[in-house]
Amino acid sequence: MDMNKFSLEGKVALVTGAAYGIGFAIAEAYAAAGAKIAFNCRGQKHMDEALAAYKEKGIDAKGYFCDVTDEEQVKQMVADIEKDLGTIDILVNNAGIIKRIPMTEMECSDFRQVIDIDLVAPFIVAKAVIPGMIKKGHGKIINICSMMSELGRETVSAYAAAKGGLKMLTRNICSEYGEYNIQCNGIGPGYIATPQTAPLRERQADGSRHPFDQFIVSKTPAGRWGTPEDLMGPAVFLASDASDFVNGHILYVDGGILAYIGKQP
Ligand code: NAP
Ligand code: GCO
Repeated sequence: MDMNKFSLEGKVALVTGAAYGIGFAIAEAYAAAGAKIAFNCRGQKHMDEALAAYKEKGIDAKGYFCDVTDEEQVKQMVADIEKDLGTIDILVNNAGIIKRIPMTEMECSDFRQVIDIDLVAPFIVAKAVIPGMIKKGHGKIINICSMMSELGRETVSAYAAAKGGLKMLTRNICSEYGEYNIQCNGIGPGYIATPQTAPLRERQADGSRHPFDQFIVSKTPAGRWGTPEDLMGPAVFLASDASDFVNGHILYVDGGILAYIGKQP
């Protein structure tokens, strides 16, 4: 086995929404594996903080202002990356939001915004990147799905619909572009400690743990929340030559939640 198959040396990777959180960890892992890093976010504050954080880790990441729901901005970002770094070899559709609102109380505009960012945007960015991958003769697309690609729960109707759709978009890109040596897979993180899930882990007024925090830990065989670092290895694997025959697969990195019915009362 040639372990260099796990190397990303010389590859150009775009990780969307990688100013912090899961995206930042994946970009950091890709840099450690030898890739050149491009990322986007929307605001100057997050851009400045992200560039400083990458620099502190010795990573010369290139940051681009881009709202991934805006097709013209995405096309411009991809053109700028190709000019600055070269054709994109690896795309991670990571940018995403969640809105936790009971469905019957959710405005249609809220539902649409989550679908726009979590499902339509991965379509827009993949559509912009695939032509270059076809020309280059290879490509890796990794869509950041979710437990909610498989399961529902109260208040996350838009998010579950989007992430369920993202699972099937992943399988369709696999089906439509596999013949061009493009592999499209998903990563389904479990419950990961990032700003997105901070409200679910907040200490209560009496200093006790959030009920949801206790619930998730009890439902996870690993007995803990995941960290962005838990996703680094799986993300490098799916971006590397080592996974060239893995296509249309959603790799759940969830500490075993999806396999576990829960502890007997
Ligand atoms: P996060 O900390 O909230 O970060 C989300 C990132 O997405 C931010 O960098 C944000 O950038 C960016 N973003 C949001 N909307 C955008 C837009 N329209 N255009 C460009 N960038 C945009 O979230 P996270 O926990 O790291 O999650 C990252 C991905 O993993 C998401 O797709 C999420 O659904 C998924 N996920 C998370 C978990 C978890 O437990 N944390 C589990 C499963 C899946 P700005 O600074 O511009 O807002
Ligand atoms: C929620 C959480 C989850 C996680 C993740 C789980 O409110 O249930 O935010 O949706 O973000 O998607 O895989």
